[in-house]
Amino acid sequence: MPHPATLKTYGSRAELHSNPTAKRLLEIMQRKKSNLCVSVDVTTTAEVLEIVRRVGPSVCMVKTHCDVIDDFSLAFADELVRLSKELDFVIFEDRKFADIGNTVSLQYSSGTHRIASWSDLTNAHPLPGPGIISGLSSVGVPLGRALLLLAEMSSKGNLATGQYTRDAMRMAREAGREFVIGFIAMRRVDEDDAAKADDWLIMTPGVGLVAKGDKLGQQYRTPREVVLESGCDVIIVGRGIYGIQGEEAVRAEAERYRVEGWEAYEERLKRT
Ligand code: S5P
Repeated sequence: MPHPATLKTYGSRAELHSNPTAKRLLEIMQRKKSNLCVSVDVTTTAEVLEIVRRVGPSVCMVKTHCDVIDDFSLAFADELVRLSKELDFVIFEDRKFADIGNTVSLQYSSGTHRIASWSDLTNAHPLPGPGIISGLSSVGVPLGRALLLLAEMSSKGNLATGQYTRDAMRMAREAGREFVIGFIAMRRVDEDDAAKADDWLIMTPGVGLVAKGDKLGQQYRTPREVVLESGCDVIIVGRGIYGIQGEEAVRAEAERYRVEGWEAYEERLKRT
């Protein structure tokens, strides 16, 4: 039996969310025919913006690691926000918060990066317990932001498996869907009956059409395996797109992943 979320269109699922970022993301996905998020893991603001301008038309979301950018500034963040409106995508700062509620609320709102001021979506490890959601939501909810919990990871030997994954799901359900909108996971982790009653978004890294992995434990699957076979909603692609040589080639590769991801989604909608 396919999971119910995998039989619905992204556009119709927008109505099942009250969180403004979740709604906007699903509407963008439908409008741009894209379930592709590009992860822009490069180390200068000029390179980030260059890649975003190239891949922007093909994506529903751009993912950043602001702490790897040498010359990060709030002016850069302003430009990213401007591009997100012009090219119609959601900004996801992949911060992977992992501390007590009070600390993460400061890390989210303050410091050099002021993540909550420019990033629509961020993520957190459930490891510290529900206080991490409360701490982040106190900052994010008034701004209309959203959170994903890391229920699973793509890297070899990671500890987010079995009971940990089930507990992440339970923690999200208990927190409610005002702020937590889904998970980083490798498959539909919202598979029990209580979870299926709600609409959760599953976003999945470790996606590549060529490489099977890297030397540091990353593991890749194709868009088809991720979207059609595992029922995930968003494919997250980093080096497979921005690592291609040549500016035109980066644009073309993003488009290739968009088409692969979208065809897998259209095929899964046809199942009954
Ligand atoms: O389990 C995970 C979770 C994340 S968010 N595995 C991951 O690879 N990621 C992130 O996805 C990782 O931090 C990186 O930014 C991106 C994958 O990049 P790629 O170059 O391997 O596609």
